Amino acid sequence: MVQTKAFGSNRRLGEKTLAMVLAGGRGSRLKDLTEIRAKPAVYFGGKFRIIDFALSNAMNSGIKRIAVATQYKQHSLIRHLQRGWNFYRAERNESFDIMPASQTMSDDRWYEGTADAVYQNIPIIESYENVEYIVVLAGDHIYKMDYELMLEEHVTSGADVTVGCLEVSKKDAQAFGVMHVDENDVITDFLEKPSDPPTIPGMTDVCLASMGIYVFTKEFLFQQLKRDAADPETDRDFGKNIIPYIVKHGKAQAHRFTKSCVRSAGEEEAYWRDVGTVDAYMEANLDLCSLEPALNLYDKDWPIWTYSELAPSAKFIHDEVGRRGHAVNSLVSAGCIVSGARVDQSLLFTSVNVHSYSTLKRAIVLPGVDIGEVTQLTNVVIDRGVKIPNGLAVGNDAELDAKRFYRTENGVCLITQAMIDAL
Ligand code: ADQ
Ligand code: ADP
Repeated sequence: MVQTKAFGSNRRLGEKTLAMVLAGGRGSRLKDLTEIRAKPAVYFGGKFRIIDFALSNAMNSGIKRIAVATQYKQHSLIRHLQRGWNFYRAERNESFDIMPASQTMSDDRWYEGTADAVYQNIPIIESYENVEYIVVLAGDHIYKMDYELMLEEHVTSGADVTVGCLEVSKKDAQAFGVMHVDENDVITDFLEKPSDPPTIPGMTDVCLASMGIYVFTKEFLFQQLKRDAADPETDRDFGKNIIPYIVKHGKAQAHRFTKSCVRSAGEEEAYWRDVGTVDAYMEANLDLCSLEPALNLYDKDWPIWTYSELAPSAKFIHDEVGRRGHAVNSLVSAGCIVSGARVDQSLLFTSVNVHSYSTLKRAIVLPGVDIGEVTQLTNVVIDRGVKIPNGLAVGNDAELDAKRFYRTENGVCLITQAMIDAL
């Protein structure tokens, strides 16, 4: 299905909306990839960071004001946001603000739960002109979604909150807020990360899960945040406290992702990924190398914006003994040089060098990596800037790999410089 939306039409709701992007979480299941950077700052898809998807969705939905709450290991994230997202202009009634924990109204504490990350910024948000609605977003998912359709549904239904939701398996649902809805998709019950998730009535394995995306009017949200903050028992969290309270005492509407996901030619499914584990991260990146990726990054109607380092074009060369350097079924970013090496089903991020007699298969190679000669790397994720020594072989000996690197259940090895130094 090709969903087309005329830019510039019915832009009123986006213009009255603030997108509050929560980007403070670590994402610890990504292991060493989030050792020095928050999950939203993790590199994805050749030239992006994970947070670029939520931010681009907000921009493409016509939202003029964006704020990003940061906390855990925020340096890489803040630098990326400053470099890539500084084109919002006050003259056009736009703003892009970074809201680091500890620099808000009470300097002495960090954000507690996700609701606290908004609560502590109420004075800043109050200072914005023309904000009637707030869309709360997570900065750590890969998907394309038109938030304006969700805003429209929120206004039409007259709900106190509208919660983005999608269907997931019962096993996966344990990691989500899980809901029951009535025939009008009004949420009748909401359980945060239940150990035994209730399924959709009549289905044995499918649950309706919250995407952690919420639309409120500004006034109602502030009122709820203040009420919640006065409760001594609260975790100050949307999923644990704010949403269940509104479900019980007000009207919470479910908005199905399928209604507002943006699909372009060739895309069959409503694509949304959490990429919360190294295996999920690997699969989502490799998806992009397939013949018809489930996520189309080449859609000019829904561009994904980012900052990426200025670098010359990728180069593929015969080495001095005439060995051909080539890449197939792969994404190769600017600044890469593949010299006398074979790259297959892989993603090379910006400025990666691959030297002679090396073979890469199913390799996700982050920016600035240098891969020495005569290496054989299969099923690997290589962290930014790692120097892979000549002759290294990964992917042939599970036991040895597990001793040297972080090896997942699916046999993917995550390689960092510290692990290489320890060889
Ligand atoms: P979780 O996935 O567990 O549940 P949570 O840890 O609450 O998500 O983080 C949500 C977002 O807020 C993430 O983008 C994270 O980076 C950010 N974040 C976390 N703590 C923060 C803090 N203190 N300050 C700033 N940002 C912070 C939530 C909901 C579930 C829902 C899932 C969907 O609670 O109901 O199903 O998201 O992924
Ligand atoms: P980028 O430099 O493009 O932001 P990264 O996401 O790899 O790329 O982030 C590296 C940043 O992390 C560096 O700017 C560095 O200042 C910071 N850094 C490096 N080591 C650590 C560490 N042990 N703890 C916290 N931050 C670190």
